[in-house]
Amino acid sequence: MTRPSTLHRDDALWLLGRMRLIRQASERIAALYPSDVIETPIHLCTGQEAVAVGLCRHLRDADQMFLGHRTHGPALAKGLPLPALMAELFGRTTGCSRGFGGSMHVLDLQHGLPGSSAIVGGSIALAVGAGLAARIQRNDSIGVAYFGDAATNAGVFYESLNFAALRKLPVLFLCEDNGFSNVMPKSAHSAHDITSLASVLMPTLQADGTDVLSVYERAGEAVARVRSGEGPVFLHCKTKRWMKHMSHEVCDLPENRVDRGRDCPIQKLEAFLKQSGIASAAELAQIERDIAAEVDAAVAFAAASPKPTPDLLEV
Ligand SMILES: Cc1ncc(C[n+]2csc(CCOP(=O)(O)OP(=O)(O)O)c2C)c(N)n1
Repeated sequence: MTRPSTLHRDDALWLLGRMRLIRQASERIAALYPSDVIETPIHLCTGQEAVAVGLCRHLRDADQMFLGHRTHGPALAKGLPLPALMAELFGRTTGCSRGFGGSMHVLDLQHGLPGSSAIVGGSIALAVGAGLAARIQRNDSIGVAYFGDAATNAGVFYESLNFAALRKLPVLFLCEDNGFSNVMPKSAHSAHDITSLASVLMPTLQADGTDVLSVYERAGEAVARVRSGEGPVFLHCKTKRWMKHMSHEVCDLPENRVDRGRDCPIQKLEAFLKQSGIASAAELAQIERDIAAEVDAAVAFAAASPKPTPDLLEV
């Protein structure tokens, strides 16, 4: 790992803390899932944490980020409080969508999460709308479209990139490429090379999506360019999906080769922090314990919250 020149200790500890929050929450969700307390399908992002976290260190609450179906990691990275996510998964009124949305419909207007879509590619155009709104309102917020590799096959992907490029809108297109569409590897679902396709319309950058410092550095450059008014930028992050597509179980597809040591963004960052003297082993252990307590508290909050009643649907 290489230390980006802009990375301070606060940034490094934030990156680790958010990745650990996502990982430890995902592991708890996976452990709870067979008991049926979670009332929604789940798409976990275990192993993919670096992409959302490296990006979101550069975003502000006013930046509007639109998600697909794999929401938990990017939503927590952007600032959604864990109790609100956990309660949503439990189908409780204290959830971020009042218990009516579930895992794929995550909202938090205060933290710039206006919506997510279960339709693959379904929210890409909305980020372009947010960029257009920022332009019309003359503010320096940006729209962020956060999507997977399979979404680049959708017609709306081209339309969105084309319009954003034509109008030079402040939009960041972030492709979290885990190489699979459900059980289908990219070679079976896509005839194009993602970066080459996007580069026809706008500047493209690439980051190693298993290395949070690589994403942090590239996303910093991408966000700064978009915010400066240069027009849209496409950031392509290749990563690895550790779990089955929509499940609490580990992915066992033979084509999906994951080395849980070498490919783990958390282990990589922790080793770097210790080697470079940024944090001690004791500090890292304390972060893990603090987050375990946060996850316990979020689960307790969700379990103690009321279930929605039909009258709430009328509000
Ligand atoms: C338009 C549409 N087609 C198919 C589906 C079924 N589906 C749900 S998730 C998924 C795979 C999406 O893969 P990708 O966009 O790469 O995201 P990932 O799941 O890998 O994060 C598919 C095909 C859908 N939800 N919407």
